[in-house]
Amino acid sequence: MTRLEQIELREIRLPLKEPFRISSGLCVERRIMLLHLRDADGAETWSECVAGEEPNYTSETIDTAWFSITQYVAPRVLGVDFAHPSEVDPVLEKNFRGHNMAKAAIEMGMWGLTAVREKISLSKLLGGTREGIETGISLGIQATPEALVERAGRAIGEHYRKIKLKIQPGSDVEFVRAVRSAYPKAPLMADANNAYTLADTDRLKQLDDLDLIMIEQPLAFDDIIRHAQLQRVLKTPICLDESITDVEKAEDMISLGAGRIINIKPGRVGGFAQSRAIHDLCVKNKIPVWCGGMLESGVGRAYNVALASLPGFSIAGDLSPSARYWEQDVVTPEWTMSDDGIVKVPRDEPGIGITVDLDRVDALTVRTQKIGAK
Ligand code: OSB
Ligand code: MG
Repeated sequence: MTRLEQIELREIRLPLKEPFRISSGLCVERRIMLLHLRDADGAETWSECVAGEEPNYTSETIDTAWFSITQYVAPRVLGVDFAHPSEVDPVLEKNFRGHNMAKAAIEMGMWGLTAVREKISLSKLLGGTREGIETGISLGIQATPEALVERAGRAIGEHYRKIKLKIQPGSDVEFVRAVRSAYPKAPLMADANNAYTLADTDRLKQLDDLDLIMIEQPLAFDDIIRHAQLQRVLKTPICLDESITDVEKAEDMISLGAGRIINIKPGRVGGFAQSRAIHDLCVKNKIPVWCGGMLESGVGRAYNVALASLPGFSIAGDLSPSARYWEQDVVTPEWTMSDDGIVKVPRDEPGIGITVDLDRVDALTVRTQKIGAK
């Protein structure tokens, strides 16, 4: 039984080591919301809300999520007895539309808190089986094909198992082809973050010759139907990211043939209960899934790594080590990658597997709010 007694929200600012440009926006410094959760017996843990600064990925931002958590999410969960964390999702879904990242921050935190209480790892609590996860890297749009080749070459040298190249019109076929020519065998994929329409079909078909593992979310952020039209004429598997906001959307993708792979980000789908439902559906339908990232701090990464330890996560995740993003992370130990591109899943220690460096978080904090049970 877990009863949440207090939630403390914090906003920290963490500059990225290198600017991250995707078709829908640029991030130089992450504004990150961390949540500290404490239950009635004094057990505590941290979680992270993955919303960014601008509404360019989904409609949520750190500011809308802050409001939503304090006004709508926290009051539904604080002071309520939960026999199991899987009971949190239905409470947050009843007559409460959207705000998935806000919901996920608390829902996942309740899984983390339960893992602390039950003295098992979050991976085991979720039903994870993998000891290590193959690690991918997501490379932002670069100024020139040469710059992208250089950046991808570095990632290949570091033994990442999947190299994702962000694309947009004007920075697509030539860029990807340059990397493919330089590295004929590299495990490459592309992510368009909604930059195209069906009018660009001929352009997208040129990617078919470049031996990509998949192309992620080429069309609109909420589209399924047109992706199905596109998949019919593309050889490269389409992977949906933005469009998959719950298990029903995953069902739609499968039944309409709108994609062959799903990128599961727990924040995007409202937390772990939905993530597990999507995972289970995909396993049943032989659809590979992988864990995406939202440039999380080491706190959010702990949740992603635990999720990616589920058996259906058969493709390398966007779970790069702390040092790929930050001069210094906010957790100990920092997340690392072995020299063969694997991130180790914390399976033996209880809870989320890392400790938050409170002095560092204090130093980075620009705003806080505490909400208690009535
Ligand atoms: O589309 O996967 C995406 C980051 C912010 C918003 C959208 C996306 C991404 C990434 C980052 O690709 C992956 C990572 O966290 O390493
Ligand atoms: Mg994506």
